Amino acid sequence: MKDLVLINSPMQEYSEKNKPNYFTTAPLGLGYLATVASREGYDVEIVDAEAEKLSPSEVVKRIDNLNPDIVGINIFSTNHRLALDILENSSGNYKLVGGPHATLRGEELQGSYTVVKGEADKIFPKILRERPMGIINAGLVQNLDSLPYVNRKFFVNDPYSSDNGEREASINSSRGCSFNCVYCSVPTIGGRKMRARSIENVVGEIENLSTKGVKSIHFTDDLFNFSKDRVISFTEALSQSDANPSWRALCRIENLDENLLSRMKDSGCYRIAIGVESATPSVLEYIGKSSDIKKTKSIFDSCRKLGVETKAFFTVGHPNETEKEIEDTIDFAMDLNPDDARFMVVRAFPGTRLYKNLEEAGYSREELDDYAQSKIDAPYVKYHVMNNSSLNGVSPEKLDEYIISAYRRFSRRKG
Ligand code: B12
Repeated sequence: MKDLVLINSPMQEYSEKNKPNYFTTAPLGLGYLATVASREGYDVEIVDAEAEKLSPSEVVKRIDNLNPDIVGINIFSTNHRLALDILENSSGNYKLVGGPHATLRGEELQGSYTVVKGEADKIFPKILRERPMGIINAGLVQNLDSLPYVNRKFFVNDPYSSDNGEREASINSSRGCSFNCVYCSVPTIGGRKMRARSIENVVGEIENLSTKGVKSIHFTDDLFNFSKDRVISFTEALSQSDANPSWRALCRIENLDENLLSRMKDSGCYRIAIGVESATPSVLEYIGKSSDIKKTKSIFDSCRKLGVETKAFFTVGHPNETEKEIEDTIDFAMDLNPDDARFMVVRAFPGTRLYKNLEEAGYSREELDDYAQSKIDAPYVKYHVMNNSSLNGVSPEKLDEYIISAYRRFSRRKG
């Protein structure tokens, strides 16, 4: 019998899981909670449905075998029905729900579990001890340096490896995002005031990990380069440290320049991911990006020159976006020629400005909350079914066709 089992809920479509480029990222939030709980003496395990490619019913079986006293699960908007179904069907005397969808929509959840909104790190021991029912608002952790380093032994099988084939660990060096992109729920979840760990604290964790054989770091921060000075301090401290990992992070165009990229590269940065989103100025403005395509192009050129790989994200289907503008974005993606690219139809998640705009434009909550309906025993789980109603008058089928053709063109180019 385990004292506590935390479940990283199944998120991605099963059909994706056996593809060679299937990837996932360690559930750091659960890692923090497991670390805090084990320090209090609880015998903890994380069941990671993503890393272990477990089907929902396999998760339930696993939990039953572990026979936990307390069981908790993280829920995203895209998979919350399935995740809650797993929780309800699993054994456990006290049940907990947390994660983005609990934070955004906790009030609407009703079941035989306690809902924890916000960042549970600090409050977790108290919750485990006192077992409150109903909704708990944990709020945000202000001093991230006060948190322990995540104990990586909880990440089962240590299955996470980087795109460059080295042993990789994820690190979260800050929480929140000072920007406010129309489709993003981070400002609502983590706040717009950046909360950053000190550089000493971050580099300390990297040194710690490197003594355990980790060769590569993946920063899962919502926005790694929110402060140019902080990035510079980080690159300097890392270069002077005993660790010598390669690293990658999500960056924003507006805060990048060639000089900064060069410092990043010198300190081991091998790849950056960037939300380019669109080639259309009015769409970029609607999203809340102040970058323009000229600046974007020059940053991608600098990366190529310096040998920093690029991964670019593009979205289509924005309100009022025309088919011609979608085509321009896809052409621009080919022109930018990043090392890797992701094309997605934009979705209105709860807590985003987009969601609010669409509500104001007359979309019903029923339409907007068209989340996945999957159940435990569904033979095939498809999660990406949100907002099937199109936002720009282009049919969902046509948008899917654009996405498929964008990937086809991109892979032909790379092929
Ligand atoms: C890393 C990351 C991922 C990783 C790993 C996710 C994971 N298992 O942790 C991967 C790459 C797998 C991923 C995938 C996706 N992601 Co993501 N991801 C993130 C990101 C950038 C950071 C998460 C993180 O590590 N945060 C730091 C840790 C410390 O916080 P945390 O995980 O939230 O955990 C804390 C609390 O939530 C709470 N908590 C969490 N779980 C539990 C459980 C219990 C029992 C309790 C009590 C508390 C609790 O306590 C934790 C400690 O403080 C967030 C942005 C964000 N800031 O949340 C987006 C985010 C969570 N992702 C998002 C989205 C949309 C996706 C995708 C749908 C993207 C896509 N288009 O495919 C997919 C999901 C798969 C799917 N198809 O459904 C949205 C979710 C919106 C929503 N309403 O659900 C976010 C908020 C980003 C955004 N721009 O809005 N993601």
